[in-house]
Amino acid sequence: MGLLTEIRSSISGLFAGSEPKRIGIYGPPNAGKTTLANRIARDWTGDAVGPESHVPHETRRARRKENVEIKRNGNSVSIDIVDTPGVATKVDYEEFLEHDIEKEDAVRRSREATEGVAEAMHWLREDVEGVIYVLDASTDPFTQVNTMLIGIIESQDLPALILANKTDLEDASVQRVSNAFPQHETIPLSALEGDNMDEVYDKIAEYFG
Ligand SMILES: Nc1nc2c(ncn2[C@@H]2O[C@H](COP(=O)(O)OP(=O)(O)OP(=O)(O)O)[C@@H](O)[C@H]2O)c(=O)[nH]1
Ligand SMILES: [Mg+2]
Repeated sequence: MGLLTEIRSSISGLFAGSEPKRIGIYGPPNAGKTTLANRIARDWTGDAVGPESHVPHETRRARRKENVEIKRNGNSVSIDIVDTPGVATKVDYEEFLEHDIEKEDAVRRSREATEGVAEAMHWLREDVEGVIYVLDASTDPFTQVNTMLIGIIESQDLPALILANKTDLEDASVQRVSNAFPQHETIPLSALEGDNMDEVYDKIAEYFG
C-alpha cells in the first residue's frame, strides 16, 4: 500500500465509528411510522420529520432526518432516520375516496404512494443499514405484514427492531404481534402518547449502536 493510500485508509478508519447508521422506519400504512419518526426527531433534535395523518398513505416519499444523536447510558448512537411510505400490497385510489378526497386527487395520491412504495423497497435493498418495523398492535398483524418486505430484511440480514405501536388503544394486543414474529423481540409503545420510549431508545442503541 502506498503511503497516501495508507494515510487515507487510517483517516477513514478514524471516522468509521462515528458515521451515522441509516435506519429505515418501515411498516404498513397508518401504523404510526411518521408519528414515531417525529417523536424521535423532536426528542433528540427539536424538530419534526413530516406530517402525520389518519388518512393512509400520507407519506408518499421517503423522508430523512440526518444525524439524530441518541444518548444512552453514557454512550451515544448516531442515526439517520428514514421515514418511508406505508408498504401495502396494492394502493387503491378508492381508499382515499372514503376520506373525502376528490377523485382526481385520490388517483394522484395513489400513484404517488405506489411510486413511494417502490422507492422504499429499493432503499431497503440498497441503502438502509437497519430497520425499525412498526405495526399497529390494535389490528391483526397478519393483514399488515408484507412478505416481500420481510423477505428483503431477512435476505439482507438487516438488524430489525419490531415495534408494536398504539398500545394506548383498548384493542391493542402486543402478544398478537410478538406471536407473528416469534424469532424477534417485540417492543410495545405508543408513539402518540410517548409511552415506553425509554425502552425504545435503549433498544435502538442496542440494535444499531
Ligand atoms: N392511538 C394512537 N394513534 C396513533 C399512534 N401512533 C400514530 N397514531 C395515529 O395513527 C394515524 C397514522 O399515523 P402516521 O404516523 O401518519 O402513520 P404512518 O405509518 O406514517 O402512515 P403512512 O405515512 O400513511 O404510511 C394518525 O392519526 C396518528 O395520530 C399511537 O401510538 N396511538
Ligand atoms: Mg407516514
